[in-house]
Amino acid sequence: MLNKYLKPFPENFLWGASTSAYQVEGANATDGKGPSCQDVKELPAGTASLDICADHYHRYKEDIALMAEMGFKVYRFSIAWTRLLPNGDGEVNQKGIDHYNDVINTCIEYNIEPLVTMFHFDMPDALDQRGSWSNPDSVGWFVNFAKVMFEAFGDRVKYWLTINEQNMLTLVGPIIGTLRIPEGTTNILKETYQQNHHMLVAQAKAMCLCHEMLPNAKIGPAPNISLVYAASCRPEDVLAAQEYNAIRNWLYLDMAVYGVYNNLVWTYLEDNDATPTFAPGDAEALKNAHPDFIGFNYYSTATVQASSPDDDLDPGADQQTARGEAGYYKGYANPYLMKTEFGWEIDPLGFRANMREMYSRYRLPMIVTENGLGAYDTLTEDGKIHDNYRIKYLQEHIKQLRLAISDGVEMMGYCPWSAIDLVSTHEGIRKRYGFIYVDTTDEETGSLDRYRKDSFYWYKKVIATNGEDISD
Ligand code: BGP
Repeated sequence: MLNKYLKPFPENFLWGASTSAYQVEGANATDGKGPSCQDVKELPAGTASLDICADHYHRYKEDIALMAEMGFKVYRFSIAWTRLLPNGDGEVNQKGIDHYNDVINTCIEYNIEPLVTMFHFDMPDALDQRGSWSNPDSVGWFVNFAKVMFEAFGDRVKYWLTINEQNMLTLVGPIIGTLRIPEGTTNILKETYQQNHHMLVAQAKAMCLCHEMLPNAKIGPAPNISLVYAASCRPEDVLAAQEYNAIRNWLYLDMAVYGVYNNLVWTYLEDNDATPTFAPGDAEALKNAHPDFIGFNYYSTATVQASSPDDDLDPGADQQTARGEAGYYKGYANPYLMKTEFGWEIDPLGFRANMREMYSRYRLPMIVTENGLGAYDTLTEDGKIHDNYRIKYLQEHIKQLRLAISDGVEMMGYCPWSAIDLVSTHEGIRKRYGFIYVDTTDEETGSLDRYRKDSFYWYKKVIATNGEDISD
């Protein structure tokens, strides 16, 4: 596309950034909070615990003031289920409600729109003990949690996200510390997709409930979408890319938007004797739910080639490192892309391709709920962080975002990961993403003082010019 006429960012474009409760808050046993699966998981060696993180629980006022200084229009954060309901259901913990009321009110004081993720990788441990998402009751647990949030915060929160990266919970749950497989399970794939089904139904019911209780609110899913490229124009590779696209991406959005299982995924599940059981009413619940927008996280594309059933594939994948399933697809290192220091491919043009593809499939407004560069940062003696590599990454992506808007894609906002340094899913706090540096380490030493990175000042200018000036 020549894009002779570059369109501007929409007038009320939501510039901001994201965090999640368990990665940023710390204080994980404070004020009545119950343990979540993250608090009881075995930590990857050498990574910070989740007891302190960035101590955002105690310092959110200072942090939101810094976000306001950058000019944020939106702050995407998640609500820890176990702060509101320490046991997952049952009694409500007023201190948890009070805390998020304060967070939301602080955002509003600064004219920052709160964008609330309802569930970000932190299943209550008490519910894990009762079977987690394998238990059909999990649908009701989640809907009850949603109701508590809508009642408490629905007068001020207009934008809701249901489940962060349900596709990653399903595909790489063990690495994120979330998947619970009941003892004695023989078909792990079937069990995983049954849990996935419960999450899909829970999401659908929560979206309906939101529309019923809060007619002016908007709600949508937040999967991690990586458009899948074929490693070559060999037709077998193209078919493999379609299969991985369906398994990784479209399953989640076809269900959220159209209320049906993607046919390629259903066939793959049939092949593996892994189709989920529908409870009475599930099909209708899935059909009745309609998101108002799509939130999505984008870090990179994926590339695959065809795989034969006897392929021996490396199982050690995370969210963005290409994986494989023998007989379906096999990850392939894209020779045209550079990688981050943590091995994730960098593909700004793929970001545009991703947005074009999603919009042509679903025709809903979209907001980027994560995008960013995990890197080692250095705090200089005079209190500076020269993260020009992060600026470069974000510049390239914002450029493609504007091109996608010029292509006619309806974009509502951009919330990179992350507003402030926080603990990564499995690689500690040394893998930093924030605009705001937090003085702490994986050994949990440091003052926890905040410092403005170079990217902080740069992003402030980007927001002030509504994306017109992205130069450094
Ligand atoms: C997404 C998650 C986030 C986040 C981010 C970066 O998958 O939604 O919680 O952490 O990726 O990933 P990581 O922390 O593994 O670097």
